[in-house]
Amino acid sequence: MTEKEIEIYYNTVLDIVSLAGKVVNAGFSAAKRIETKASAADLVTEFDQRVEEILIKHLQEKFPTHKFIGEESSSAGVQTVFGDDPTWIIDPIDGTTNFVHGFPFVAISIALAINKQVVIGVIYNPVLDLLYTAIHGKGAYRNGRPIKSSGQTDLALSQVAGEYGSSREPEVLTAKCQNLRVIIEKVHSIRAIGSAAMNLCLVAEGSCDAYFEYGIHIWDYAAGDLIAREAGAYTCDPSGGPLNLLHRCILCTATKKLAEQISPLLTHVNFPDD
Ligand code: LIP
Repeated sequence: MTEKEIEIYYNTVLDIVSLAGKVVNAGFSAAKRIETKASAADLVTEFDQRVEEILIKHLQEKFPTHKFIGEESSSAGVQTVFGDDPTWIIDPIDGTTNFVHGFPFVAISIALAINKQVVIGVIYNPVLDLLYTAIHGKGAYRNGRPIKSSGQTDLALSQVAGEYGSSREPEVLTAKCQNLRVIIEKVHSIRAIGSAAMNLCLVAEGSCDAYFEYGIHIWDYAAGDLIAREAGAYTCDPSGGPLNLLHRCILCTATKKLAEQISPLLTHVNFPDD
């Protein structure tokens, strides 16, 4: 893939995301039909579905040979196939529960992977008008300005993002509460804003020093992983091994040193791969 081609993909996706952002914004304050998916706390609205359709339709028109992985297509039964072909990985509204409750941390998250490596990451929060972008090897940006992770190496001085997620399985909740309980003793603070994509952007821009979560999906963290790494942050599997986009978990830290302090404290939770 040439730099020129990547640039074309990037400029195209930015135009399409801006269009989709208008639909998210209109839906944010509108009445919506709310349904549940895997659990009573796993929500979806007609806007999630509509935004995903818009994104896929426009990208498909421009790049007919490209493949797609989308949250709502997957919920509708489309198999997740993560191969070597150029693949757009789409979460139309990351933070759907926030969207339902009018809590402004919602984002369209789109990654383009080629040979299973993410080369473009775009996360757009149209409510707060925050656009985070990265192209592999070219740094990370917020509304066009370069961003950098905090460089924090000391857990005791850290602000950490962690989430409860939407599973209500007792063992999962026990492990997640235990993890937050163990971490809070050792840090300045914990934040839970309800969007994996936004959490990764917070680490990328340095307002959180770390974020970890189990049970998320490839569309929640593919774009944010690239944006965070391009901003100088470190990402890995919470167990300490290399990050796997299909393993449904991530530990993202300002520095590797911080990951080495957090990983041994965590009770690891296994979810079936995407
Ligand atoms: C959400 C994630 C969030 C997690 C929620 C949910 P969705 O994604 O971004 O981090 O805690 O349970 O998975 O479903 O709003 O796209």
